[in-house]
Amino acid sequence: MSHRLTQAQLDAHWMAYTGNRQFKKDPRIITSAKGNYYTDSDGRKVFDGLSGLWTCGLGHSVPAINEAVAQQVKTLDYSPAFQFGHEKSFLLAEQITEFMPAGLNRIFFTGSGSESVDTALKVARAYWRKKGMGTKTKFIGRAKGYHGASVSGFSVGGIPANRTLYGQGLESYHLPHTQVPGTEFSKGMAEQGKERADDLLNLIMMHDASNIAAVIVEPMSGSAGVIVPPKGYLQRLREICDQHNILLIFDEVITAFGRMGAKTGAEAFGVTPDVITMAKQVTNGVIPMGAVAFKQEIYDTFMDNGGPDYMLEIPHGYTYSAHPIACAAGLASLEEIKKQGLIERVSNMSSAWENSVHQLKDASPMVTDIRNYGFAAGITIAPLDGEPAKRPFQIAMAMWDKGYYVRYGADTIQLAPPFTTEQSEIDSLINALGETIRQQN
Ligand code: PXG
Ligand code: PLP
Repeated sequence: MSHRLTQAQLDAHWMAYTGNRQFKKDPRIITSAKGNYYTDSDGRKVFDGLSGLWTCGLGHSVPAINEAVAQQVKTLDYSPAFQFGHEKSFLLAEQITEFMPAGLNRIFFTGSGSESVDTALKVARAYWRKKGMGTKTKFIGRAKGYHGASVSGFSVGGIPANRTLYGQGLESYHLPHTQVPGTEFSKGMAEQGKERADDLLNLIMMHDASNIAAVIVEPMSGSAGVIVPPKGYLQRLREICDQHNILLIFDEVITAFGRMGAKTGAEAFGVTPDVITMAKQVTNGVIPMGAVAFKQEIYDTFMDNGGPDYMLEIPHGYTYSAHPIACAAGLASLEEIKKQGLIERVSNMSSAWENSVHQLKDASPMVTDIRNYGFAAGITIAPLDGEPAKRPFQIAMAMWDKGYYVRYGADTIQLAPPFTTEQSEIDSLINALGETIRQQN
């Protein structure tokens, strides 16, 4: 490993969601990126099998985005987020609404997915209070859900490892996940599992709708290993939320802007929520940014009950809300997605992707499930006794050595190649992964 970092430098950085001790013994240092590939500190080319962290669907170092960012730094590097504006945030808000389902046309800007989730949950509580229903404060998430690293995010999240250390969070309850026995190796949406949405009725019976502000789910769970909604499941959640006056939030931090071969997960699965959280792909990962799309009635509720017009309608926001450089990157990214026809490309190639990833079933009996949608796939690896997370870690490290970056988490390997990926790149990724899984013991 030819990086120049000293042990003291390595130790100074407490890395995010990383096995720090293992990493600092064997650092994996990335030095540059172009197109669908990274270069590491040994000068090796590594295929980006997760588009960064589900961020870089356009690939890396996209000239139009680079140019937009460079121009913006020179023109307006920062502008105060509160009480003053700059043009690009309004242009980007309008651009984003073009990607959102009809009616979700009011955009609040944040700095990340976690802040987007925080924003959606705070607005949900405040909305009911503005409507005179201040007891509606509890949240419903789902087992295996990931909604970011903030206190609210871990509260509604359903990945046990992300919750257990942190004690009391917001009052939240959880739907069961939708990985129903018998649906292993389903291609796309499974036929069974819809009935798990009816568990929402049990939670409503237990807590009463008068105490529940919102249900938050990822239309497709990403972090937990690509859990695709069963046919009819999201429709049923929508129905129950409507019947009981509960807001439905789709957390689309991973699924918005093309990953599903559609503008959003809402479009892909044909269900419109009241609120959509997004981040990552909105700037192609180049500058941190998140956003939340609200249906207009939510926005209007705040405007119509905001008191005198010099007063804030909601005391909420971030220093980096609508950061001008992020807005410039966002405008360029969304323009490139449209110009290059990348949503159509993912949609057209997704059945070839599906066929390729499902070939891994024959790689080894260790592969116990494969799930896919759009340009995403999750592969479940049978755990070693008492060490459920070890095999995926070993597989990901071996893949890195072979020149492929893939994500591992719990008992799964996750794949999400750039929207620009060629079939030959898919073939070599899947071949390398099959070979690597076979080499495990
Ligand atoms: N909601 C969802 C659905 C996410 O996927 C967040 C919120 C939080 O976003 P920020 O920007 O605060 O990290 C996410 C982020 C993985 C992985 O390996 C997924 C995420 C982040 C890092 C790794 O699946 N998702
Ligand atoms: N902590 C302190 C002391 C602050 O002054 C601020 C913002 O002004 C924050 C936290 C929040 O930071 P941000 O707006 O970047 O989320």
